[in-house]
Amino acid sequence: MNIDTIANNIQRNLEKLSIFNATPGEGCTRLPFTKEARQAADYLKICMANAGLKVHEDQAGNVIGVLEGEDPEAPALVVGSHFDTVINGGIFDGLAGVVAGIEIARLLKESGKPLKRNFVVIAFNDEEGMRFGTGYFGSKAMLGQITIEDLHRYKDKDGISVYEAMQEYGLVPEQVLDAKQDLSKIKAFIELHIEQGPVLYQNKVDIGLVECIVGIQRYLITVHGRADHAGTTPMDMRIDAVEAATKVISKIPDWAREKGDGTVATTGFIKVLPGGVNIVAEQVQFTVDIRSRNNDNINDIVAKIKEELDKACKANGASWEMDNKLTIDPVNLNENMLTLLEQKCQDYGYSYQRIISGAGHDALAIGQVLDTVMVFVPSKDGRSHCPAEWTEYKDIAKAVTIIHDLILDLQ
Ligand code: HGY
Ligand code: MN
Ligand code: MN
Repeated sequence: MNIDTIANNIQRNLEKLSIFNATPGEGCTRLPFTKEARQAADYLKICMANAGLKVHEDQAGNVIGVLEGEDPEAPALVVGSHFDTVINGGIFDGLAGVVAGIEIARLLKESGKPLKRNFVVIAFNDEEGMRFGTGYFGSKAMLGQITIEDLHRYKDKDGISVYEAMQEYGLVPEQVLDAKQDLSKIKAFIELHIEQGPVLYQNKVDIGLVECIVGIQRYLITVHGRADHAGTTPMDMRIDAVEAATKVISKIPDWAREKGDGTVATTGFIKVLPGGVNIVAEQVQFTVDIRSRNNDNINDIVAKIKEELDKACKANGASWEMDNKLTIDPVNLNENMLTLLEQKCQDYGYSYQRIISGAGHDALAIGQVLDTVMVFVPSKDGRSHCPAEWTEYKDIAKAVTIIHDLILDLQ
């Protein structure tokens, strides 16, 4: 396998896909069920077909390509990642794993070596949860974990539900239930992904072999106060939603620091209503994203948040509600495949190390129920979820070669 050819193919496809972007010049934004998502999905179908895959789009908007093996009854090997992005993100997060899967299919096809098992490449829809605050939509649909009620419940910042967005995208929402796959027909799932953190880049290591992916809980918290005149309302007569909310928000980072164990907690979104310079805030909405490889840490921080919300609201008459948008357990990945991949890194002379993933991925959802492994490649300066996100195409090509060989081993 020629590393330069693989790297050039990956670069060409990622650069082409990067133009399907709602914020050109300000990073990459490709939210689910949008024009940009449609453009990327259609381009991926062409790439998959050119690589010799049989392509279809499932009822959740996942794009699926199959390289048929000699025994279609044998459980398949699946490689994939997501094709949506965060807002103003990078061009590698997700799509690097999809384009790598297509490249592996091309190599398998060109080698002419007979495959016993189907080799499947999946571009998952809406892994990030950026538009609806959730996450892992496409992979959870494949697992049969999405309900019609979910489609109506989750809405974007403009109040559009997943259900309505799916209709606009040309899908029939009720059919999302048909996206569920027979998991007995899948032997293993492998996801190549950029590390999105600093470890591999700082250690100058080529390959990260992910042992564990942290658990995540996400909430949208709403604090209800009362709009009043900022000048005439005495301080002891106010029901100031910002005062109550900020007492809680300011404590969350230290609660995570106290936990250690790689625990992190983030408030990435805050909205104040009505939002006037001279109006006491009537409402504050904010998100929390809490992660740890130990669920007890997450649950403990959630309990502290509820306690503090009670205290802060009792002090000034405000009230609060807390909407759970995502709860997913930590997952340990497949030791057998990790060991095989270590051997391949040695065979090729790639440096490698085992690593924990602080980022969730489709592998986090799929790894709960199927044999799963992740292969990380270095992120320059550890940056991701921002326009500065960068990974060397050659590093992705190295990961392609070891996953390609693993696919042959697992026949
Ligand atoms: O948020 C994450 O961990 C991932 O990028 N979806
Ligand atoms: Mn991401
Ligand atoms: Mn990702």
